[in-house]
Amino acid sequence: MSKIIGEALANMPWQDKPNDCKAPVWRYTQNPIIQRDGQLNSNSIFNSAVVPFEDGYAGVFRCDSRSVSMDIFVGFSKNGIDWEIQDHAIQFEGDEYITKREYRYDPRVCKIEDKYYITWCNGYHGPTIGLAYTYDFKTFHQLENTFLPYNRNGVLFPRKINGKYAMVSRPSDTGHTPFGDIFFSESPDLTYWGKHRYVMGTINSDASAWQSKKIGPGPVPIETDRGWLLIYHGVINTCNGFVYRMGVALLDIHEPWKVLARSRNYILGPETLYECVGDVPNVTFPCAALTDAETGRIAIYYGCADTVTGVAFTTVDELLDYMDKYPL
Ligand code: BMA
Repeated sequence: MSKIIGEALANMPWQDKPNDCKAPVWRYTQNPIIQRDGQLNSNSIFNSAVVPFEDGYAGVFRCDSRSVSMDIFVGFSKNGIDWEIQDHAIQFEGDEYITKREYRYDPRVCKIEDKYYITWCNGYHGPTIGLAYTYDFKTFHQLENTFLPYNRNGVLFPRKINGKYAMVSRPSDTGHTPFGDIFFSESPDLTYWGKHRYVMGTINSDASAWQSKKIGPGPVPIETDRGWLLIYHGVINTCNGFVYRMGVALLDIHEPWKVLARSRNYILGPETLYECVGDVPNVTFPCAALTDAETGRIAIYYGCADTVTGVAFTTVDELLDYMDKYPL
């Protein structure tokens, strides 16, 4: 039995693994939990992030509008399943040179000490990683962009490592990037980022073809007694375009650029109608995970076909055992 290092979350969404399930991750039976019109002007709501907040949950949601613009919106929920998402996008306080909006998408939310940090793909002469914090999900303070363009999928670690803030990200290009590896960076103050180290990349062989085109970090890494559990997305290019699945890796707790284990098999991929049919077919894209340190339970929130939002369940032991059973 392995342990999640963190807080208990007794009321988190959960369903037991079905007896006939052979995979390490299983879907919530009422998926999708958020439909494409879950908000006043939305075309689609997906690739979104949730955290425990007060006596329930808060989240930052990617809602693409019916004019097909991309922005991020606050939502609240009592149970992590039924969400009320605000109709107005987040307004950021800060230097207007930085807060000026081009586009915003694919948010992550990470609690570090007493603040909730939001990272997202921020349009700034091309995509890069935007950063802001809030205490209350009402007022948001935007900080400097963390990296030069072009970058996507910036994901903070939930505590400082060796006294520094830490992030994994995926350098990219301006388009539908046909490459992508995961890198580690650290910062003493959340403004100046350096020590950019390669973590892991695509597997360009049939040893693990589902992650042959690009990979990128998903939810905030989960601290366990064996290392950081990193759930990520991996992409293959097929004759019908890109297919996005989820994988899992284990990173060293003190030196997270060192990969201790990685699964050759994907842990979840597009199979259901809502994952295979939508604005962008065949996409399962994880952006958040709730965890309960007491039971080892994990609930993964993921975008489905760039249209709706789903939840899937697993445990720390399921993921670690799967990596042991199907190592790369
Ligand atoms: C990526 C991002 C994601 C999206 C995915 C599939 O490049 O734009 O937001 O889910 O493509 O379209």
